Amino acid sequence: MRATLPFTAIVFAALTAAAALPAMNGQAELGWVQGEVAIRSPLVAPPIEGQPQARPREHRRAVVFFDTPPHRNDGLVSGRAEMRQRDATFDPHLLAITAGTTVAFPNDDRTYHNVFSLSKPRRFDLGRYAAGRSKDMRFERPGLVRAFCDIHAHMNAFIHVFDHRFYAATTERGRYRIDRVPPGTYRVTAWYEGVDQQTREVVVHPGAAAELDFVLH
Ligand SMILES: [Cu+2]
Repeated sequence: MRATLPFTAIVFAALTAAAALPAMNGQAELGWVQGEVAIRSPLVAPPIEGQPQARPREHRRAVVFFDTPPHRNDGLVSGRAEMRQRDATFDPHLLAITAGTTVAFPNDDRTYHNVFSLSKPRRFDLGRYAAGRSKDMRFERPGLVRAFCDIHAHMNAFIHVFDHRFYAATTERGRYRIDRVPPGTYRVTAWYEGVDQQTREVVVHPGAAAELDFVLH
């Protein structure tokens, strides 16, 4: 008995130390979510490998985001973003930003433009302004903001504002990646203008990529 007691104590101490290790590291090892969003709608023909895109304006991006992010405050970066007015279009046509981000709207054309929105998260009207000028707008509340120009009726844009960092806009090839995700099971949604959004479940493992593709119609 005399020998077993210290031995038990040593094993117990070792187990306790091992159990405490992840907590001492601050957080478990993170994974990430990546994949492709394919658009099957008349608005956009998916880019064909090796062929120049006839109308670059149709390179429109999708947004992928967590429905229930693991946390909302950690790692939030609200800086500056830009949406230019060029050839009477907003460029990029879609922005995905963190709440608190200020967006500049420079006018690159030779004509006047205006930027306004009637969307609930951010109603605003920057007025009409001349070529070479730029105006700022800060987006505080999460949600989807549609922007327009009151001079050119066809000009429109989308600004997605998130109060967490678990989102990404797709590249021109439709790829996306959401980094630094704590292991767990999540519901993730892909959004694209004019079509039904789609929600899928994904399981994220430590230190690994979780592949998650979407096809939107
Ligand atoms: Cu305009």
